Amino acid sequence: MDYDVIIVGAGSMGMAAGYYLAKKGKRILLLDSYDPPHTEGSHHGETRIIRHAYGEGESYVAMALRAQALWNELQKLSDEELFINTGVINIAQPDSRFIQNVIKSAEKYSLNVEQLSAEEINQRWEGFQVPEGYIGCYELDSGVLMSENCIRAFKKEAIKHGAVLKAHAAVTSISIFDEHVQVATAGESFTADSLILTPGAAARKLLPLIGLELPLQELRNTFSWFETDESIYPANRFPAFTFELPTEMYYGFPSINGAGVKIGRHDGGRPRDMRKPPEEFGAHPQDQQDVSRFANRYMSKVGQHVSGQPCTYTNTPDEDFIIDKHPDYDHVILACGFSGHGFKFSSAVGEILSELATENRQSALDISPFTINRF
Ligand code: PYC
Repeated sequence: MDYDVIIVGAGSMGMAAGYYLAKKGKRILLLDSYDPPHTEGSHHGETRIIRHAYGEGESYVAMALRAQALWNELQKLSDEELFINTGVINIAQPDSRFIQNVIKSAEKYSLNVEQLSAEEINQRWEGFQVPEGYIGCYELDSGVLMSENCIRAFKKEAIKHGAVLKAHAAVTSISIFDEHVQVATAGESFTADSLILTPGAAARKLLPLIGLELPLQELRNTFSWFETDESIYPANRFPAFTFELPTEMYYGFPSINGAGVKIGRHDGGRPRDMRKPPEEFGAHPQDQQDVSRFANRYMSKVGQHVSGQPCTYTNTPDEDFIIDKHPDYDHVILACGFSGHGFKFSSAVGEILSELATENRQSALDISPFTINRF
């Protein structure tokens, strides 16, 4: 065999898996159509939130905590800033399922979370204007991941441990045999004992190569930066946040390294035609209007809209992830459908994939909520 494991898709999840496997001494080939970090997937735009008390469900908390521990370990190996402990506040009406899940997670896992009224939030951070009746759960130990730096760190460490990365190497075919796999690009072909497929937004294109079809939907979302008074929104005094309104969900970041406040809309999104590049920011008036309306009403001390970027979510019908072995082949492993909330977990998902691809093919963390056969 040429390699122990071939990883198709070297974005956040795949690159992390490459690192954990290479660190175990496995012979690893990483293939990617681009050269990560890049702007074609779901890791660009500098920052991502990491939160532990989890609005999408308690079943994510153990993975969030493991991810945080692994980011902290990676931080020690990197000269670049990977994690900033800004804290994260989740703001919503008290009957929101999301905020109730945050509260339940905090209780069950004894997380360092303070519950605040709207008045207390507005008093503590003059940058928020939270309407009466809303509440906030402020988590002190979480914060912001510098997403592009994180991928660079995994890439550097994976290569240092001997992983081979072939960038601009789009996969054209995959053959699965009982005991091994063969993967071809336009000019080359490789064999390995196991395959990990971490295709990101290319999932629907690549899944037929392993005989699967899953109900995934690629969505174009956007995020924006605003002019910012650094005395009101600095990263050392203003938290990252999620802010749920009755029919909309926003998220955002303090001004990090003078970049200005960043705000995005999480719900909705426009179906993307994956045969074309994503439409530029501003192609639709809502790109700017939604976040500007949110900022004017709830964070009125941010200044003018400065710029924005599109990004791609790959959503499952229930917005829970897919992390599983192929239904017919234990040596083929799939992770996709991260539904716009996956980046924070990529360190832990990389570790899980590294466990599924090696000897006993079991992960230490429970991945039963993320099975393929739930669809
Ligand atoms: O998971 O916190 C999150 C998030 C923010 C924006 C998109 N996902």
